[in-house]
Amino acid sequence: MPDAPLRLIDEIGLVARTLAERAVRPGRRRLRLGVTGLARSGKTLFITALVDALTRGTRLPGFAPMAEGRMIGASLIEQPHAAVPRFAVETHRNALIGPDPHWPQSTRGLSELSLLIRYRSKSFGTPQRELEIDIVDYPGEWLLDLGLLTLDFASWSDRLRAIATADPNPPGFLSADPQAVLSVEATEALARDFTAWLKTKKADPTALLALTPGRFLLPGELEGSPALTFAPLPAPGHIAPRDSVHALFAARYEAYKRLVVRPFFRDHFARLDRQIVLADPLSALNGGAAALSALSTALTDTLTAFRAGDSNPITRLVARRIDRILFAASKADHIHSTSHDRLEALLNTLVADATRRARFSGAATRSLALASVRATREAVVDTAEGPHDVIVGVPEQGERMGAVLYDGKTEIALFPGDLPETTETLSAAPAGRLHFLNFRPPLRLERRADGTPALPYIRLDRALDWLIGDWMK
Ligand SMILES: Nc1nc2c(ncn2[C@@H]2O[C@H](COP(=O)(O)OP(=O)(O)OP(=O)(O)O)[C@@H](O)[C@H]2O)c(=O)[nH]1
Ligand SMILES: [Mg+2]
Repeated sequence: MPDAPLRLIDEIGLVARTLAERAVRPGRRRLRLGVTGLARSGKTLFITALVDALTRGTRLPGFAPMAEGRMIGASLIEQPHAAVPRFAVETHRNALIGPDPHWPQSTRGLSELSLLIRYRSKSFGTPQRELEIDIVDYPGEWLLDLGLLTLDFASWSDRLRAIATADPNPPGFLSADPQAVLSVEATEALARDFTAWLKTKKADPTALLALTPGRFLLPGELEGSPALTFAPLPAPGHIAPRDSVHALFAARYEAYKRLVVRPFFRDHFARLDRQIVLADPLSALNGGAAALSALSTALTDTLTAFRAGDSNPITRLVARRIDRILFAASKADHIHSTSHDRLEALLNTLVADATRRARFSGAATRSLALASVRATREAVVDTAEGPHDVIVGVPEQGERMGAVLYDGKTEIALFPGDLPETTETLSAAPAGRLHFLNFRPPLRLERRADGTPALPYIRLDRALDWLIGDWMK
């Protein structure tokens, strides 16, 4: 029997907390922005760029409150959870603008941040108003776990075993006997074998759905606990004895959901108002059609857990729902702006099912190609066939194009290849036909009026406008 994402007791708790917050903070509105995306999709950079732009007054012409001169300022304020580390925005920003610009590290744990925006309302004579925005950041590896909320041990095992069986070197855990009664050491060996196999799948863009449970890849303080010590098993045929490995692992799988996944979802995702779903279709495209389709399935699977829907004032009072979702293709600076429409079309195909579902439940959706931090600029190169639109930037050290290996210092002009014009040609995309390079962060930054460096972006202003602009009318 599939589970509901949350138990009744959690639901009641959410209603109570929503009502309590309303009572405590009259006047100030609070918007929970969910930044969603798989590993390396660009969550940390999006949050860093958003906070940097709003707190330091970057020019954001596509963000109506700023374009209309109503934005007064923004600053960090006390976050909601006292036990969660604060999002290290200064560290991430310093990585980008320091003497040796580099991207922030991949996220290894949960962090959060609250931003208070002061603005003037459009209505005549109103005093200044305040909008609080709460955001959490987390490792993308944990996101796929949300799909487990509606999956029992047998279905999860079937899914994982199907992927493992297709492996050219089938892992040892596939031959485990579900009826066996195993020693503690033997169950640990099985789990170790499974975890080792999971780690090999991290590099395989066609096996995204295999990457659960997420904490097996990034365990944090739960490393070695029973809730993180199990492996997928075949169905036992008839009812497994109580001391069989199947009964043990099924119980641990449920414990993992109860102790790890459900609290993560309940505390950080169940009460979102707005959501941005970041995806990196270009990296997937490097892996061909199979990788694209894996990304699409993984996104659809994960987004099912979120509560999207019509937010009429009455339902909103008792249970928040996401009423707007922005699907964003990150890293749009990896291609020339003449291809941005095609990148958005590609994104639309990837999230078609998720979009349909969100719209059906009453949420509005939009898609956008953006770059939180623009690492390249555009130029025209004259060639024998005429002028060519190119992007110019410094590829990361170790990036490769054919036989050329980049050293992380040399600036190059690159024609990354045209994105396929139609989605049909896309689905036939062979692996390796297109190749998108990763670039270093921008090495030269423009200065704001106050002399501080401003991070360049593509359409971050429009993303912000769609996500929060209407709350600042
Ligand atoms: N050029 C460019 N690269 C980007 C941009 N956003 C992200 N990237 C690249 O993508 C990588 C991952 O971005 P992050 O923001 O760390 O991704 P994440 O979703 O937080 O990843 P996890 O923490 O691993 O879940 C970065 O190290 C950059 O190489 C962007 O706007 N432009
Ligand atoms: Mg991150």
